[in-house]
Amino acid sequence: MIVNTELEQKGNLFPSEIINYYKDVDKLYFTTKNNVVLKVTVVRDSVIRFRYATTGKFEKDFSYGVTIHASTGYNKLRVTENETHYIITTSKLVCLVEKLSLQVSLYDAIDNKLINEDEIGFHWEESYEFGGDIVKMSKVCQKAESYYGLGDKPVDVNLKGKRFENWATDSYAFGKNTDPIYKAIPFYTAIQDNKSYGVFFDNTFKTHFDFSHERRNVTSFWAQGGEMNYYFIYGPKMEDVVKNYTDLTGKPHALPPLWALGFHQCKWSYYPESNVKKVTNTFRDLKIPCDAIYLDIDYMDGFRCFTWDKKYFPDPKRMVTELEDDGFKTVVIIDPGIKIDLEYDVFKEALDKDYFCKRADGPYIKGKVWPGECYFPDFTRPEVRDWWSGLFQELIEDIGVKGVWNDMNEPAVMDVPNKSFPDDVRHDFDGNPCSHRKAHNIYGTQMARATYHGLKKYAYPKRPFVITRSAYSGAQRYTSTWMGDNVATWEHLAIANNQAQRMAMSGFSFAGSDIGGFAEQPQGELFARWIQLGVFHAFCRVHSSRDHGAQEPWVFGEEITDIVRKFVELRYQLLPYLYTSFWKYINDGTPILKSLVLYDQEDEATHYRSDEFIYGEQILVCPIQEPNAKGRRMYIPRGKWYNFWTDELVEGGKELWVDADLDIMPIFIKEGTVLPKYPVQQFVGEMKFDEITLDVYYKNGQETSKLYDDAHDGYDYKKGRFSLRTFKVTGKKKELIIQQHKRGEFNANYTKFNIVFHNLPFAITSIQIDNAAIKLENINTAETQAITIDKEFTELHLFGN
Ligand code: MIG
Repeated sequence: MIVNTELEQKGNLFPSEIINYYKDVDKLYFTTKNNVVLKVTVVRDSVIRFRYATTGKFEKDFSYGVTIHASTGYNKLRVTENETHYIITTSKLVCLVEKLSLQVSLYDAIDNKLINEDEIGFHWEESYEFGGDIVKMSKVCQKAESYYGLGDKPVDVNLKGKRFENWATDSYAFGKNTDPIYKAIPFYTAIQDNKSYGVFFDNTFKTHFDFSHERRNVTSFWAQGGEMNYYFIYGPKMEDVVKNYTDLTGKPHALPPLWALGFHQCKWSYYPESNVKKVTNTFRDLKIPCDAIYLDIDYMDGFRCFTWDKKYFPDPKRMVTELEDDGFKTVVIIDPGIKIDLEYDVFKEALDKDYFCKRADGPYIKGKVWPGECYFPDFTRPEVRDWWSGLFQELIEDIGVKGVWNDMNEPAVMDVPNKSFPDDVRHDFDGNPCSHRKAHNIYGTQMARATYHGLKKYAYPKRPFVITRSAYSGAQRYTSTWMGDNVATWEHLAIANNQAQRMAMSGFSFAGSDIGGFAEQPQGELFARWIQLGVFHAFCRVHSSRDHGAQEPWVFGEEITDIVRKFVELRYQLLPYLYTSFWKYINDGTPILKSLVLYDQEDEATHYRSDEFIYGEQILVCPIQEPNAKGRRMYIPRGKWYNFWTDELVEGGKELWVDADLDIMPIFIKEGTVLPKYPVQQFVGEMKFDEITLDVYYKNGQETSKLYDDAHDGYDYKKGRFSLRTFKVTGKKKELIIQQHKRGEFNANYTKFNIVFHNLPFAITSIQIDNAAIKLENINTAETQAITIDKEFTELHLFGN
């Protein structure tokens, strides 16, 4: 008998020299002697795609990550060659492809400086076990280069020196540095020599990233299958890198309804109905604003999706309506596992229509989840997504549920070592049949996508609201997200801070953590500090686990309740500012949270900062992440900033001690800002108000601020029924001018602005509105100077002495 005990191991394989080149409009093909093809696509002047085939042939070009709405087109594309290289030039980039090795290097087209270069570059190993290749890329880590992004990794903001894996994983009570967790977002940004670029490795297999961890001078990424297929995105500003990545993988299809930016309260689980009402009533009694209440898995009948436990919720429609009358939107959880039960119509239908995922040899993949043994829809099949969307009709259209929360969609399976499907499970992958190795990381996104389409259809003409736990690049088009099962510890507060920043810099701004921690129970102090941070995340929800005690804002005593109220009220006051930031995000991909490195990359002191961040464009926030703190040291970015609580003006570019007793968190407003504020409401739309406040922070110089508004729900804004106000502040020694420029057809209910001036260095002697003098009696000359004027002014001019 002959036994082959050694599989042939070829080790790493490399492209050889280029023997053929041809150009097809925006696509350039370089073929090597050993039949490797590099296909370079110039997507935009600053975005170049690199694809490598090792057998002369590419796979069908299909991506769940890249949106069909991505911008394309460039101003310049020239290809030349010299003895050693092909040279591709756009208006932003010069890309060299070495003839002997196929190695790539990229230069700034304006100053000709190196941005990024291959180290070994593309190489691969043949995969005996699965066929195809393990595809690898290694690049030189330049001097003082730093790395950011990569989705939900629970680590400090700068990724340098670390190695990561992307494989969506249910990670109950994950900790600092746990990897991987729920999401797979294979995109990072880097900065060196004040030049920022990004790499989006659009490969859904298990991917790995090594940021000068294994070898100090090398950064590499590789995947267990598929193609080496990555987009190189050049800034040189990091904000532009993130914007371009977000353009490529998509912005949210619609603005969220404004209520979704309010405060949300969740628990595993509020039931029966009387308990739900007890919670919502207490919010109103204690006057803590709240817009959404969540039903976790116990609302269902035996955890069967799209059913209700009638014992606990005898009349869901009545309850949901009553909650809505009281200003609460109801959000319910829906999991992917469908209980194996022939009496259960959802199961029966999916079985009849053959919608469940199967193993390689034909049997269904059976997995245990909350309902017991389940089958799982193949959300990578268009018909299955359509069917799934349709299942929401009753919940949304009839019962009146306003949002859906998709959990367990990694997909998570209980009692198996890998916590998910086996690798051999088959998926349609939108007509590109494949195994779970390829579909795993996008399963959750496709579920959220199907859910989104259901809500969009049945909530119409209102806007949908979806939350997901698992995500791949591009999921932000359909859904918001949370970070999964964190823990009520101080370390986790810091993790939540870093995750939210990291997600925003990974194109996914609509994100937040379980405020207070999911597992375990926080002390009141931790809860208060977490609320303080949480109100500055786009998605703001308290959530906690079943058996770990109550976590409503009032269970920690009066002092904490008051602090929570104060900060939730602040969130509600700042809603127009957040809404404007959200509009910027969906309009041009600007992240809602900005780590300091993204805000001011030129200042190298920002490259390793993890705690401080910019909320929107003009608010600097730094949470207190330790017990018993009376304040903290923090870095103030360059420029001048007003302490939000004291109006003290500080000069940035340095670390400062900032006082922050338990009822204060360090918040600073950039000088020159016009900060819009609503009156406090208990829920969005509670009040009709006749005026809103504009806080104007004096600056000797100029600063521009924006205020976006629309009907806060529905789609009229897409037809021009929005209003965009731009305020240009010009401050001089004894003058302040605010010019307003308006665009759009929407007219808000309020008619006036109450303009409050902060830190005017002069006493007002006269005022002109649109060049007409007004009487000084109209000014509130108390400590803060304020004036109420018609919102349609175009120029307000203060003179002083
Ligand atoms: O196996 O639905 O992350 O937010 O409360 C636990 C119950 C399932 C995990 C989610 C969590 C949710 C919980 N779920």
